Amino acid sequence: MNTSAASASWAHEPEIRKAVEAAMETALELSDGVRGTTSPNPPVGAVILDSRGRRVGAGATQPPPGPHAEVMALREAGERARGGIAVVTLEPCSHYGRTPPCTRALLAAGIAAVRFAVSDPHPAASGGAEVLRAAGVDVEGGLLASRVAEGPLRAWLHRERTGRPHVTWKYAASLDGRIAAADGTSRWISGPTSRAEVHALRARVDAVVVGTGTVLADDPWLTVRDADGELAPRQPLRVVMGTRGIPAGARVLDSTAETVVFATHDPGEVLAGLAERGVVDVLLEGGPTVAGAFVAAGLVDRIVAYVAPTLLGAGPAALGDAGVSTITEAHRWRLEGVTMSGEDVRISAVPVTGEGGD
Ligand code: AOF
Ligand code: ZN
Repeated sequence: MNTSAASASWAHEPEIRKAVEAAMETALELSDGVRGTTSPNPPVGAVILDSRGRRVGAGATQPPPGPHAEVMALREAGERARGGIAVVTLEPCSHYGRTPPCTRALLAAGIAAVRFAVSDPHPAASGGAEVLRAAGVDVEGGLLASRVAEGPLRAWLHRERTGRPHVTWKYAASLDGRIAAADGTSRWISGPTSRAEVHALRARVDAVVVGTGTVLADDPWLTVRDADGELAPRQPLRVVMGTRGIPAGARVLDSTAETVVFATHDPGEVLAGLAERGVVDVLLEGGPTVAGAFVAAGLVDRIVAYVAPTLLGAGPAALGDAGVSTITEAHRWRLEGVTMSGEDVRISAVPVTGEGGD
């Protein structure tokens, strides 16, 4: 992959390769840790190793217009970066945006080799690998690429590719697929572990979406709290969509976090409005009507379902009309992971892509 004459051959030795792999694991964790704080920018992690493979700096993307990950890691490394390796989850940028190019910062610091996971698809920022190679840096991409692309960079890559935010539809249901009992009561179907996980999911996204029906039925607060009920310092944008009026006293309209109301049933319109606001990662929290509209429009990119060992026998199903009238029209999904969540089962699924998929 490296075409530079001045390749740093030492950087290919087994010991150093091992250190680079461990550093990329750390960079992945760092990028995961800043999810939800960097939009519209990607959450990137970076680690600097010296020429002996010792870690001398680490950092992650700061909220815009703050520095990119490489700059944070280089700051910590200082002079120790000279002749070392930068390990980054995304190809270093080569453009002047809100900040100067990371390629410049890496060259100024005297970095000899760069290892990154995923290429930057952004038209202006991409090309960093070539810029660095041309300057004699030993560059390789692709390390842990699929884990980074399916993990912390998934939503941002999706937004770059499609122009719209990534949507995770989350619901909690009984074993027979219902989200409330016949009288509308739903506290609690899922257990405390699952409920805590939902707060962790909310903390990592830019926006949480519900329909006006859910606001009227449940009066949700849609905030991120810890186990003691303490509010997290950063709250996602709260989004209500639909044409039914909601009371001025609804909890979602209080001043704890910002809220936008879209008076429409059209998921595409809502996502376009959110994209304009810089939203990259969306958590769709229901209810059945809104979820049905998103599924019917092919605008759900991941499902996270908490299924409790509880039977209700009556009451609303998790998904309303999604445009399926016969079995051949069923929306088919691929299971990504099935784990226990306390007493519940957590199922994550992604759309079936390619031949025969939707
Ligand atoms: C990196 N490291 O940590 C991030 C990068 O407007 P700007 O200047 O903040 O640039 C945003 C673009 O830079 C963004 O679209 C993406 O292509 C890249 N993000 N690049 O080298 C980072 N967050
Ligand atoms: Zn950059």
